[in-house]
Amino acid sequence: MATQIDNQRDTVVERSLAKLAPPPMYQVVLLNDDYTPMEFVVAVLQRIFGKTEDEAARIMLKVHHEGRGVCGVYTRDIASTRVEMVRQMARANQHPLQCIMEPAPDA
Ligand code: TYC
Repeated sequence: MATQIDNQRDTVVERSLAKLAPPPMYQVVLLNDDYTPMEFVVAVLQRIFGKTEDEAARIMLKVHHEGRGVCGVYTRDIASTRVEMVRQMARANQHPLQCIMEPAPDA
């Protein structure tokens, strides 16, 4: 039957698209504030985002001067987990550090 053949072809096309399409990516962004110590932000970037001390200091200073800075680009679940880890580490140390995730601009 013609309808069945068309349905089968649609299914095959959808499956191959699902396999080829890269997942949507999200950037994790730190926001500046006036109270969180610089050393704490550097420690967050090293511990949670695997940055070297130099990389971490550079990102921290960018946030300090420009208001925000990207810590890394990840799939949705990994970005979400890292945002939660930052919030937890900030809360545990009573710092107002803010961290968000947003869709990464297309590469
Ligand atoms: N502005 C903070 C200070 O002067 C340092 C800081 C940097 C805070 C980055 C947050 O995401 C941040 N102590």
